[in-house]
Amino acid sequence: MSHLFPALVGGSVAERPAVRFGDRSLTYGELADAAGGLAGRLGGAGRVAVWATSSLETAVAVVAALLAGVPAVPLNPKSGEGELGHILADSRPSLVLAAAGVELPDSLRELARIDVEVSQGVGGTAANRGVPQDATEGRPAGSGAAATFREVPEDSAALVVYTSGTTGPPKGAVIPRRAIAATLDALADAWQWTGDDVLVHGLPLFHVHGLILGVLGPLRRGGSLRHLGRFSTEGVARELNDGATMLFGVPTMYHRLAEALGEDTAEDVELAKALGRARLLVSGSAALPVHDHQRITAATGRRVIERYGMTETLMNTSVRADGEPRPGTVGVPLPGVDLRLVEEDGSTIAAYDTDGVPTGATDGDHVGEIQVRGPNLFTEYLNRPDATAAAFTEDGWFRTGDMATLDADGYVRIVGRKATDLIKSGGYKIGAGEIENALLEHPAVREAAVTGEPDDDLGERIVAWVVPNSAPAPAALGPELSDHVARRLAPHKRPRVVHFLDALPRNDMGKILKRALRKTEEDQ
Ligand code: MCA
Ligand code: AMP
Repeated sequence: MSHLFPALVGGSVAERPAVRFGDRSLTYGELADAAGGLAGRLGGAGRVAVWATSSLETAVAVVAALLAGVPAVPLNPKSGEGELGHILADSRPSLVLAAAGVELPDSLRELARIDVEVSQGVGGTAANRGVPQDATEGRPAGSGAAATFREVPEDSAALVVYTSGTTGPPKGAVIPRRAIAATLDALADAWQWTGDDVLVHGLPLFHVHGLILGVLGPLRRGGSLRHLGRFSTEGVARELNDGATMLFGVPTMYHRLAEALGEDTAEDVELAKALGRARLLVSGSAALPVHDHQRITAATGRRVIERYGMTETLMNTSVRADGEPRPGTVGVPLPGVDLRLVEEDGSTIAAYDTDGVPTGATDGDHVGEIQVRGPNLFTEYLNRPDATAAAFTEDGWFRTGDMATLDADGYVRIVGRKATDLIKSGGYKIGAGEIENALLEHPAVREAAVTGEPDDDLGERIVAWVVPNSAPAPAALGPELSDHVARRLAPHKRPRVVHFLDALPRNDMGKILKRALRKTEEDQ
């Protein structure tokens, strides 16, 4: 069986930088020792929760769990009590891994805790810190990972990542080790991604994008990650001007880059130079508007490429580094991924033959649901056999819920989504139902509906429509409801706008007419 991180156990690149967060960094040797040492303490754990701050400790914790063959559940450190309570009750971790000194919320205090200690890597570069030495006399740096690596089947769970549905609380997608290896190797092929690449990003580490692509990706290649801690256009400019070769981001981040490029200042010139130097600029998690593609290309001469993925499927398609970048498309299926477009009645309208040549309706007009099959797929939703069964067709294809057309040369163009109750805001998927439920728990709320409305920066912004228990609603109730959702679920799930109504528009069956609500906002 192959190892997920050959560079970590081989020892041949022990002195190469592996991960850097701010001014703290670890070489491969140091990471292997830190994660290897921690992995040795995880044997026998069922599942481990990881307090996934944007830090070296999160990288060490997740790598350690993977070395030990123990599934990790990354937690958003800004999760509110409702969301956290649900994830803990559902995934039942036997312990939590968190950076030493970090205070955890009450619901986690009952769990056994292991502090993640990162002794090396404060300040400086690998060169001026010297070659790392393992505590054991005579043992070469990096041998810790090899010593604790536990062989587990490729189909066993590596991560459980929570993702929102249209209704109810988030579901835990169980991601097997083979899916991680398959998706990262397919991206290496599509992007010519190697150990020489230095990736920069500021993505959160509790989702597939930031964690699997953004941390495990460079580590599988033997390359380097420089994480910004939090996204900023200045951080991107600094790192790309200082040797970083690739940038990953969600469309909101590229939108902010496009805005900054238009400012006509000295920083703008620096930023344009930096982006112009990058080998690859990759956007994903939501659609990057063509206007932002164009603004970035006009200012830098570079084209952003898009890839399309999902928590349940990891990556499905991408514009290839050696292919034609075409704004508005997400490229072609990655190696190993089967993809087809399917009508409402289940008939296939377009697919690819065994040579990858598109067949069927490839006029770019016929819209069908994207269905996928391949080694990149999750295995199940934890504790949710009903939802798992519903997600697959009888012949084993995963229903993405994304609607698309196919061009004659096989490029996929996403045109919409089946469920209007799924909102993508800042690249985060958020179910309208979970926000409505949180709003209804507030004593001042009688009825609530939530929609996603177009937003230049976030793609969609969350808008709440509330019938208050006593009219008129006090002026402070809007911000209070927003805070209530942020505290209960997570800050990125908070409504950005709250409208108060006397009644919600409903049809004869009592179902809320969300289109009529949108119309109301347009009229305002
Ligand atoms: C604001 N804040 C609050 C409140 N209001 N905190 C508590 N209560 C409130 N009422 C805080 C926030 O926590 C945050 O804190 C700060 O104020 C700003 O919040 P916000 O406005 O939400 O952030 P933003 O700056 O607008 O964020 C934009 C962003 C972010 C950086 C683009 O949305 C982001 O990181 N998106 C990435 C999403 C992602 O990775 N998706 C991948 C999933 P603080 O300042 O401390 O942060 S999709 C996926 O994985 C699939 C597979 C795929 O295809 O990729
Ligand atoms: P998540 O469930 O958070 O992993 O989000 C997955 C969803 O993000 C997909 O089902 C798509 O709707 C959307 N998505 C991801 N990448 C892209 C992209 N490049 N263009 C359009 N939508 C995307």
